[in-house]
Amino acid sequence: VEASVPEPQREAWRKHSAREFNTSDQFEDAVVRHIETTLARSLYNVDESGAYAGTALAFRDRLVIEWNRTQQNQTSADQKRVYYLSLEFLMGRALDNAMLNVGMKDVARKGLDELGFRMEDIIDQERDAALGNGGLGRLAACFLDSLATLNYPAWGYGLRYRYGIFRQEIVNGYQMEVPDYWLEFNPWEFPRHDVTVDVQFYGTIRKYMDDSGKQHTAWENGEIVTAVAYDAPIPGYGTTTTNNLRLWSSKASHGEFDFTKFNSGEYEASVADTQRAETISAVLYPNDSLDRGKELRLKQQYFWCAASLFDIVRRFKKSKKAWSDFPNQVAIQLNDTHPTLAIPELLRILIDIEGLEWDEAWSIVQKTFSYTNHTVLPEALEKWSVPLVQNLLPRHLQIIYDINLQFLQFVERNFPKDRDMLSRVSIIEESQPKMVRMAYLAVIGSHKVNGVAELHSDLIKTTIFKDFVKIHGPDKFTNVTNGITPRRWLHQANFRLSELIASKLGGYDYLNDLTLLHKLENYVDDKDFRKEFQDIKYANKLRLARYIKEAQGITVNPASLFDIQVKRIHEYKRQQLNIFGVIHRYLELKEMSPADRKKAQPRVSIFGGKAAPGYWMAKTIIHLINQVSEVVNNDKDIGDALKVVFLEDYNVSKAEIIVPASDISEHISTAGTEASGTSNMKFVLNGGLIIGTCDGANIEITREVGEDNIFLFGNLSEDVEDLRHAHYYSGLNIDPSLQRVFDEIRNGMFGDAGQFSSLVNSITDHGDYYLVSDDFKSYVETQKLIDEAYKNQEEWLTKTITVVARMGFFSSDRCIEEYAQEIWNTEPVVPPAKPQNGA
Ligand code: GL7
Repeated sequence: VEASVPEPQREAWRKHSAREFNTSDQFEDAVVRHIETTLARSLYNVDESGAYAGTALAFRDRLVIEWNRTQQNQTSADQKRVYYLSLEFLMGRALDNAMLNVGMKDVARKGLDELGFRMEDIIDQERDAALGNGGLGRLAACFLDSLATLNYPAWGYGLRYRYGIFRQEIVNGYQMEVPDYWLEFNPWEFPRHDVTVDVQFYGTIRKYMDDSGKQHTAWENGEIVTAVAYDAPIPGYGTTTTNNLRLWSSKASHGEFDFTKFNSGEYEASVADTQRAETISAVLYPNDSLDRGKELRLKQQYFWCAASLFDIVRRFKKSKKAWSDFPNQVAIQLNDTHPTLAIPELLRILIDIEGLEWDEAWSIVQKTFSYTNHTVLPEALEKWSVPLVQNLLPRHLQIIYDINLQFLQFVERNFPKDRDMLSRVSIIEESQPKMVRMAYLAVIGSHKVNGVAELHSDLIKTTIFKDFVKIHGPDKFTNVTNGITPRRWLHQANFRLSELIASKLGGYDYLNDLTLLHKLENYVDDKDFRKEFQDIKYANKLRLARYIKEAQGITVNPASLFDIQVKRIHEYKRQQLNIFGVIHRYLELKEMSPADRKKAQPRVSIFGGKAAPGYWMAKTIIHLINQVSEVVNNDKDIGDALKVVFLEDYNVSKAEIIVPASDISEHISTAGTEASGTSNMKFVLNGGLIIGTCDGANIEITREVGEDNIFLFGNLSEDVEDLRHAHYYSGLNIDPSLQRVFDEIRNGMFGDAGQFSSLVNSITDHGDYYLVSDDFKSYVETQKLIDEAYKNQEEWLTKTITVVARMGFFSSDRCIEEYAQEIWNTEPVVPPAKPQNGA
């Protein structure tokens, strides 16, 4: 039963309803009130963290008011909602974004100043919400921003991890992982202790017949864990629409602990049960593009899918509509295969609980779900062992077998001549043990499947899903090239540039329509504009240089060329190619006369990124970078000609400092391996150029900015197979310059060579799977071209302005519109004009 205030009392409610601050005076009232009452502190014990808390709570009040209005308005609009299911939401900080979207940043700046604080220092107090690994999680965060900005009724569903991605510390050149307990103070979440779902694991299946003779299946006697909802408001930019991100937290179903056990003296057992339940949402798995098949991970996935589906179905049932209307009210996007269990779960709800027939239930499921693939790397494709699923989710395994049976019968009818087809496309891989192929289940259960950049979407059709294109037809497969939110990645991260752009484009409309950037091309020759553009880049480099000094103790000259590669450390992303190139440069510099060295283009090579804790090769790469940094930075001969920096603990808030400061950024994956990349877009949008391979979104960036404005190198994806084959049968072709690099590493130039032998040997002795040897020469040559190009600062500046003007395509707003039209078939709900305060 919904509690609602009776009509006669509503007037009183309206009169007293929460007021929003509008002036800096009112803002200060709110901050001080929160510090004094919510935090129980005073002007005698308030530091910057207290001022952050007060500011965040003041803005939160405003957000909550809009959030409530939005939810009411969307419910009465009775339109289809989008549910974005993602195990990762890499949100970063919320305060700056809240200030921007609420539109009160100047008011807050003035208020804080009057209270004795600097806005930038206050923003800096916030800890990142780091519930993600990398691109996939950050994409989900950009999508939430765009969904709200475009007024789509949309909810994110995820897990509320107690520990986000670990904090990285570098100790003696090695990565150490430190837990990220980020919840100490999180004003942005609202625990909903009244919104809970009981989720079952293990248990048994019972078939029975009802009075009318109908067959039923019951799943029972399992272990129950309770999901508690924690909600966070997601404000849109330039609109009052404030959507919801709902994250589930796990707890023991009987509350704190089991009193029967407690009273009978089994105190420890009772606590252990509680802890076991809480473990489910305790920690984010820190693997980027790798499937480890751990039972706890499967538990996380089911726990989150079951809670979310229950919630979605509960909301739908309130509308009292017929089940056939479900797909008109609900679109569920599966962010990778992680939420694929939602497919058998919805079938289970519809058939076992709601009593629908299979065919009707299946048709609803297919119309409701769509699936985004984010990688073709075989080690990332999820498979779960059948015995594991059988034990944990016995009813779901039956349903998966039923889906498979129907599907294979269909295939058999349509492709009677292709006998191998059945085993190739079966959801169940006939291995020892048998495995459930989650990607196949996701494809079969969805009406649309998309890749995240053109090349990637083509590749999935010709490789991993080739047979499914034949079976379902090509229309099921589509492309939605990734994008980024210009609010965070331009306006927030690079305010001066945003301001300059706005001054030329007549305001900030471009933040809602990034294609307007093209008008900047009119200013490419404008002297004052050029000067200001260049000054801004320099100021951003200076800011990064200061940060490098403070964080890493390394002095770098901001006039040098800043060359940046920041992303998860992975062999396919080829940080090893980059560091080998740096070593090559160092060796060349060493051989030069001092006079020639002076003439060389000074460069700072900046790296950042985390390695998965169990990924030894990635950790070795980090170690090598740090050792090279140690040697090069302390070599008196070299001076400013080359500096090497490894920035500790790369994350979203650090990216906001790093991205605007690049001259060149590196996106140099082996062709065909990086599905899209999204930081490539962020760097270019901030006036940095790219050195990159013909991979992922680099290709579309090239199409947009023009071949002259990007530095491409290396082999093409269509040649990768042959090259690998050639390595195997005829050996490698190692360029002397690369051989020289290997020799110096093996001779101990960067410390005990033994530590790096696995890395060097992976190339020289173990097939060089990622084609480092094939691409090294063209990489180094392209870096030379960059040195030359950078010397002509005027031409360089023209290029950097031009590329910014041509980045309009890469807004995540454009992607969301494509998803809405091509995949979700959904319309925005425009919020009504804002009522007056108290009205
Ligand atoms: C990724 C891709 O590797 C990356 O190229 C892409 O930009 C991102 C978002 O679509 O998804 N796939 C993946 O498994 N991870 C990614 O970052 C972890």
